[in-house]
Amino acid sequence: MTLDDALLLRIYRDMMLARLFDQTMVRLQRAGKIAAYTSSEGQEAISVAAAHAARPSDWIFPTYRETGAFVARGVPLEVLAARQLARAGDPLKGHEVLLFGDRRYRVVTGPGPVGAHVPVAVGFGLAAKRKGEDTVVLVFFGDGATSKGDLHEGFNFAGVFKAPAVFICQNNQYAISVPVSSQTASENIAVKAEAYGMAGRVVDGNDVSAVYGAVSEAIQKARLGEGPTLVEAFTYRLAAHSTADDQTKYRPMTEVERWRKNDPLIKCRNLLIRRNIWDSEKDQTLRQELAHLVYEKIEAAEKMPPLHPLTIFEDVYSANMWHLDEEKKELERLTKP
Ligand SMILES: Cc1ncc(C[n+]2csc(CCOP(=O)(O)OP(=O)(O)O)c2C)c(N)n1
Ligand SMILES: [Mg+2]
Repeated sequence: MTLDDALLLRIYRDMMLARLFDQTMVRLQRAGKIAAYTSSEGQEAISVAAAHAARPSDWIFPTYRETGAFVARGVPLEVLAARQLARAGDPLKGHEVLLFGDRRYRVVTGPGPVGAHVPVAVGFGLAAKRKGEDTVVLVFFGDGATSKGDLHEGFNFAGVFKAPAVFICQNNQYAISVPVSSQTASENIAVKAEAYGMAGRVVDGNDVSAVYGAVSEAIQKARLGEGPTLVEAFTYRLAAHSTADDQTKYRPMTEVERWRKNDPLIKCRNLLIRRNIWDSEKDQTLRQELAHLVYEKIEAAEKMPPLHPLTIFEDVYSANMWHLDEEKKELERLTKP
């Protein structure tokens, strides 16, 4: 599918912004300012192009590896940063909640347990369908999630009831240290779709046009009531699994360097250059502009008051239970200045 120049430029900008945000978050973690971070470096084409293929009214269910989807949806970076920095601007007040979805952006927060969001997203899509809405849900997950039971329950349900869902597997070839060859004996991930009566296809996850084309087609099908599709976006995680991971323990750095040559950001930039709408000067200007934006937003988040540890007791139960009251009292005592 040919992306028009304006959209391709927008996708490139969002990918670069996601990259700069992720890289800065990793640095902040190294500086001891945030606890841990999962970078999406090398995988930005997938979440950004897929989010742009959807309508703003469609809902996105990401994991921790889809910074690009938040950026593409225009979620303010200071909110994303406040969440990492445990500042008062975090709408979730530090909670890890699956279903927090701001209606303005329609992208929910990722789940802690791998794959847990898949059946939830399917149910969400089916509920919208029953209400007569034409909403489609985009559901992201990794290759590792395909070994989770809840994912298969979600797939089965989606197939039987023709959920308006597009499943996007970011096959980055690793689930922390587990290579995809130890994850499945299937020929690939996409082939699993057949067992659920779904269409499945593999695309180059580092090619924005390929991702955009496959996801657009799947969205159109879902919107017409023709059921779900599994899109396997084949890619590579250029960063470690998280800031708590030592990737040298399980993969050769020469492999990482080889994949750096296939960096989706560079591929997208080369596409813009080939179209004669981009050059190194424009690239430099954009990079500086976005780097400045990232710093500005992080600075704004850092100026917010820190979340008080006691907020962890808020917004969980309508009435606290006795043991939570006891825990709260103890934390009150421990956190008294
Ligand atoms: C149910 C469950 N088991 C294990 C973990 C620990 N864990 C967090 S991320 C991860 C790897 C997931 O790999 P994949 O689905 O391929 O996603 P990727 O990190 O590669 O994007 C694991 C095992 C978890 N969060 N939840
Ligand atoms: Mg993976």
